[in-house]
Amino acid sequence: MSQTTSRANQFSSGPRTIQSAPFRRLAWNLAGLLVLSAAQACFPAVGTAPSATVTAVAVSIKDFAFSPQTLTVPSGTTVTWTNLDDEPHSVRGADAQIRSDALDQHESYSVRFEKPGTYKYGCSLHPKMSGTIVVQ
Ligand SMILES: [Cu+2]
Repeated sequence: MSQTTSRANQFSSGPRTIQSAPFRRLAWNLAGLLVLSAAQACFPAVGTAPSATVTAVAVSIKDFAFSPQTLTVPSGTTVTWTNLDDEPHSVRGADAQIRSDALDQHESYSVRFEKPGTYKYGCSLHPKMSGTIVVQ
């Protein structure tokens, strides 16, 4: 009995609480918005990720050219070349780690670059083709 009464009293004698409730809800909504925008700033959508988190990058071989011709990547990045021409191409660097066989159309070749440096490469079948991977 007395408990019921005191509860009723809390509700009826608390106009301050009732008035402040909408404000508190607004404050919580604002806090939620802040948390959301902070989360978006920390975890940007895929495609806008900072380059430091990129671990795989593609180079296409098309029209007898590597594209992009010069590619700068952080160390630890795996670069994958894919031949889009119907002519075979290879990926050959002075550095022994870059040494593909002839790639037919739609075939790929990957190298993971750990050591910073400038890696020049070309196509053993077409000496005019050249590319550079800069590992930072
Ligand atoms: Cu070629």
